[in-house]
Amino acid sequence: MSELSEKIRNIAIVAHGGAGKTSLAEAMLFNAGIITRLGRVEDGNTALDFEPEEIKRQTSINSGFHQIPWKKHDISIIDTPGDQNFFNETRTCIQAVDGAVFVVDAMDGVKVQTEQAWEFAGEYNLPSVIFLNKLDRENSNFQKAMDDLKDSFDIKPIPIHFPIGSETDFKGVVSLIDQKAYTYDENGKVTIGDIPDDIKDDVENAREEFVENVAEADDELIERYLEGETLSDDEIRKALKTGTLSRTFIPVLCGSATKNIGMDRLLDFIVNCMPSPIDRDPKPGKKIDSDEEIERKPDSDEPFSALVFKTMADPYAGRLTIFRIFSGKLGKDGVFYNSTKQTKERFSQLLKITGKEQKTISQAHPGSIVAVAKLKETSTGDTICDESNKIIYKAAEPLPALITYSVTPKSKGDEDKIFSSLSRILEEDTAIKIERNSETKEILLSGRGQIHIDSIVEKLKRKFKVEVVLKQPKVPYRETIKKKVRVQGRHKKQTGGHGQFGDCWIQMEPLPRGEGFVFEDKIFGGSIPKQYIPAVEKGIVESAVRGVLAGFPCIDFKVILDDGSYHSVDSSEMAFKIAGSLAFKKAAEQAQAVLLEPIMKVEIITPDEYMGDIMGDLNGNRRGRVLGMDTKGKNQVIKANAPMAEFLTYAPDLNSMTGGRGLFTMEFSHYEEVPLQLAEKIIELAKAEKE
Ligand SMILES: Nc1nc2c(ncn2[C@@H]2O[C@H](COP(=O)(O)OP(=O)(O)OP(=O)(O)O)[C@@H](O)[C@H]2O)c(=O)[nH]1
Ligand SMILES: [Mg+2]
Repeated sequence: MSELSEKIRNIAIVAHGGAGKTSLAEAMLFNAGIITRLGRVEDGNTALDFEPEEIKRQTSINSGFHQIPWKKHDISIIDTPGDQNFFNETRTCIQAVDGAVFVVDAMDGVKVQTEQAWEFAGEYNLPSVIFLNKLDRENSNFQKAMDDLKDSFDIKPIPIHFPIGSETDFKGVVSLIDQKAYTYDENGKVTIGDIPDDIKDDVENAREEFVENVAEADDELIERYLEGETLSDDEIRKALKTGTLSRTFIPVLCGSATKNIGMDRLLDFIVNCMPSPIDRDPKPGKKIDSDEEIERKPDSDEPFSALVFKTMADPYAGRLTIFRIFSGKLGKDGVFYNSTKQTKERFSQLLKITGKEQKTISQAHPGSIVAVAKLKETSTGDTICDESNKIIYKAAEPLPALITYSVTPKSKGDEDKIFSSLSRILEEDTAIKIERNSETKEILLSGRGQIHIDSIVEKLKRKFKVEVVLKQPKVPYRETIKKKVRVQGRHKKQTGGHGQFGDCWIQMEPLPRGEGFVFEDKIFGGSIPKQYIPAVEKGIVESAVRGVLAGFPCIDFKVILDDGSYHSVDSSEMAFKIAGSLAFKKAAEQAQAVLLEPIMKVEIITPDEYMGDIMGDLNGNRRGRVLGMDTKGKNQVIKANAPMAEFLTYAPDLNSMTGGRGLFTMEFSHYEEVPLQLAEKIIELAKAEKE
């Protein structure tokens, strides 16, 4: 085992937007002497929100990396974004750490994104701690915040601090472990003293409850406690660590990031009670050529393995690939194997990301989060490892894209540049999707929300000098038929020499939704020679790409070719293809063609108080059909089907309906017939566009 790994702490700072994560990271860095001035998010001068898009919005967009040396330990922090628009970053960074600090605003309490982060942490069994922040704010309330925490998390939160003073008079905390008062001056300098008289009784009660809760982490300890024995501070400290690591409870620390209160307590807690990489379970993976499960222990002597969880486009270093090592060492030898892409990769330097800079390091161990520059093939989500000991880890799926725009260049001719620049941004941000739609000829850009898309547009302009216009994308309507018909498609052309002759009879009938196109050959006695039959089918398929109503692809129908005739000289594949195409058009016109629209399966998660508005909007404005409702913690979950056309801008609309507290996901479900009146409008519009 490497002694170095024991001293590493990899911590993600997570929570909903505005809880104070970046401010907390700033204060931790300041207290550890890494920065000499406490920056403020409002002033755009923090160590971790330095991108222009972040400074402009006063919100984190990218996850920020930094290292804090504290009491001979090396704490690596990742400051994650809390806004839903950028939450994919949070999702991916959770894979790379061994513990999480949940920042909770003592006034606003736990919001949806914090709960979502809690779910992510649960997936990886991440030991976690809550930092109850902003206790200096007016209307903040320790007790109320604790009640909210109990309602929000499925693991018992237990305070290990009792606040001294409240709101603007908040001065520090009493530690329920050593029962000392820690008060702070404006520079975060701590004075350790006795418990103030006015809170002695409250602290005594809190300590009693604390000891009982903590003892529960250890069967022997709780037994002794219940028999009336007094437990020593060391025993309590040990049980606090055991219970944190086993997720028996989630400790709650108190403080204020901007007033710099409680930072030393938090840093001590991370060093004493949060796991080092070698405290974690072996990382499960699979063999590269079979489904056989294998694992790697967090040990320097194991073969090297790591997961790439982030890629960054650095203006100076080029593309940076950031990964977390799960086993083995990586030195300067400059080569490893990418088991996802099945290729060797070379690098020249091992780097550590420190705010906006990078430092060169000589070796990395299990638990290290490091970067290398200018890899050729490796992208986010890949496993890299020792070539003679291959393994593949499962990477977290990107969070789904929720809003889509069609992007067009401001100046003509920039189409290719848009696509290539977006592809570069996609390397960094796995939550965006780009697609060239062959049907509508649009470049489609999808993302997590309006602000996400806007920030990409800004990045395109700043980094790639491409300016674009966003438009609502076209809805991929379809056409189908409702009646069974039988028609003839006959193509005959006799001009001088060689003529053209093809003749077919087809039956066309509707198929159930989702069945696509079926072709059946029922020709008897060679009324159409075998070699021409595929040509008839081809003619139908090619015509069905543009339906007869509004030019959308026609789907879900069956064609039975049952008769026809041919000419021994004039018939050809081409002639029968044309006959097939004519037959399709005639049949579709007679078979009561209708318009279909994509229906999405939508799931909306919202605090109770917005239910009425959301349901009203869903039923009244969006042609939604509610399928079911459920409660999830403090929130309601609505499951519904709704047409895509009504959900193109749902992300910003839900955001404003719920003040950013609602979440939703949606995915394509199936096609349904468009209501008649709407269909008429769509058909008219399509015709006008064609002209
Ligand atoms: N009064 C008070 N304000 C705070 C405290 N911590 C943060 N703030 C303020 O809260 C706002 C949001 O803080 P950030 O640190 O940007 O929050 P964040 O969690 O990083 O937000 P996102 O990056 O958007 O997810 C800023 O205006 C901070 O100054 C605190 O302890 N007390
Ligand atoms: Mg932030």
